[in-house]
Amino acid sequence: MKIGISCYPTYGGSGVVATELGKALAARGHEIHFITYALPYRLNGYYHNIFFHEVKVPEYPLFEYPPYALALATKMADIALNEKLDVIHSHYAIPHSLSAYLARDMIKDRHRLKIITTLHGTDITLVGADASFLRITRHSIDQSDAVTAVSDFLRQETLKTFKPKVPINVIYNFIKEIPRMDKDCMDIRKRLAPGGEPVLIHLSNFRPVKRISDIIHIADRVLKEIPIRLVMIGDGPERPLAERMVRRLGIRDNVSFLGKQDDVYCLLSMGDIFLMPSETESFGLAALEAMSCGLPVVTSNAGGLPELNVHGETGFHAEVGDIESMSRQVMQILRNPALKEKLSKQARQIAFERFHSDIIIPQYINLYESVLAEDH
Ligand code: GMT
Repeated sequence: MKIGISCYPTYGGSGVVATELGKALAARGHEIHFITYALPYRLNGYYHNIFFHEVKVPEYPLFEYPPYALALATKMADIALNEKLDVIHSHYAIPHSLSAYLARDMIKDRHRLKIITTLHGTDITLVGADASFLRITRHSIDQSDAVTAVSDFLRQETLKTFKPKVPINVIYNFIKEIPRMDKDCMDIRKRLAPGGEPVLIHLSNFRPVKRISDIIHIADRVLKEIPIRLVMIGDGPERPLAERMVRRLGIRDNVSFLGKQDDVYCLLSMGDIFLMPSETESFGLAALEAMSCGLPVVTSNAGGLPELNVHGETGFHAEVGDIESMSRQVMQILRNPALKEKLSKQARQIAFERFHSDIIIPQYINLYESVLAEDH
């Protein structure tokens, strides 16, 4: 198949899923065309069967708000015609599936183009539910030939918020690499925890929904009883606040802010426990990546997190904001090596048994094929 993929290309789970999906499809012989404003950040290097088309928005004094959605639609239409795309797979409803809908409409007399929309979460739980976007998000969903959501939670939210006319299929986020813990990762660990302290890890885009201050409070509580290190990977609006909190609490020497990083698997695999106390999380890809590296995860029970973090098997979860319970859960794991070993084994096992790309990618391929077979 010839598949166009549109996504937010910078840091963020939806872009990671879109890029890894494109790479996995290309490796299976499909031709992939990424259509977006920047090279997706995990598309670093040459990949056979993958092409990148940059969308440029013309600058013009009249355009106070550059019309990206329209430039994207035009580019999608051009690429669909020139490359004879079968499908455009839009990750995130706004604006990607709306642009795909416009592209399909523009070329409908000359070319048959199908649209798949994958909903990732914030497009539904935050952006889509905002009154100013509700109607247009619903329209983008309804105009898609097939729609997927990354968890059952998100499927339910979509049904509740938008009452769509089309069915919503659940296709989970996935992992692929066999995580490694080589000497370089061990060296990083030695530098970050020179006294051999256990390492707690968090990875996100530091937006308010991630409840970064809960993570700092958990580390602070645990530190009163166990000498640990907290490693914060990523960057975003809450980072300055988190750094201030760390200074105020006097735990600066125990916390490292690494900023944005490329080799997240190496960094995750040198940790002991992954923390994700999010306010809302449609899936929680970073937690799944940590599980695949054998880290027990301590998370909130928000959104789709319990669909991957099975309480007592892969780690623990607690109510959003329940710092007390999450701190206790972290200490319980750190004080009990046999429990830690068991959770670590199960976390990795569940990650690979339920969410491996070999299980998830065929679900996308089946969906493309069923949509393409529809008018024949
Ligand atoms: O988590 C973020 O803030 C980024 C966001 C995105 O749209 O890129 O992630 C969402 O999509 C990921 C991939 O499907 C999910 O794993 C995340 O749970 C989801 N984030 C939220 O729902 C907050």
